[in-house]
Amino acid sequence: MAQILVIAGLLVWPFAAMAEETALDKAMSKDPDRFAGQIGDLISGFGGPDGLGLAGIEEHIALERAGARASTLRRFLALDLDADGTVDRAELQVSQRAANAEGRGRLERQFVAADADGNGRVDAAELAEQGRLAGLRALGEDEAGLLRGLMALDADGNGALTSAEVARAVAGLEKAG
Ligand SMILES: [Ca+2]
Ligand SMILES: [Ca+2]
Repeated sequence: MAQILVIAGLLVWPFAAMAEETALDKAMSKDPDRFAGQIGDLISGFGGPDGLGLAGIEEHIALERAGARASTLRRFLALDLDADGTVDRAELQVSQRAANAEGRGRLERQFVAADADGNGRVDAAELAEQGRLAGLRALGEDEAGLLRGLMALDADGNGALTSAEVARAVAGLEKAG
């Protein structure tokens, strides 16, 4: 999973200034062997017998986001002392008292950021929104678009990307460059 996260970093950097296909070329040409290896991991982790389809890419995106969402929800739910699904300021203060100065500041920032309507309670909807945002921070829309764009390398157009197709795309790029 760590390697897949690295792909994300590798893929994301050129995206902002470029169209999607060019961003993919850039990601490939930056370090072709590494690119092929990382997409290979994605193919073996999320592909079927024929290779990696769009559904597998969506699963990868969803799994990364779910992991980040779960971490954030867990952090908030650990403050919910009476288990009613909302965190109020009295509950927050119990955890703040038990934390060090840095932790107190962090808890305060997180609570204030999550309490969108500012009523002093983080309710279930506000909690869910924090989870959604954490998922997007872990794997943003730009990166998701680039991952979906990997299907452009599906040379025979059968809806499944294989390591051989990735290798040929990388080799073709090296030849062209
Ligand atoms: Ca509560
Ligand atoms: Ca609130």
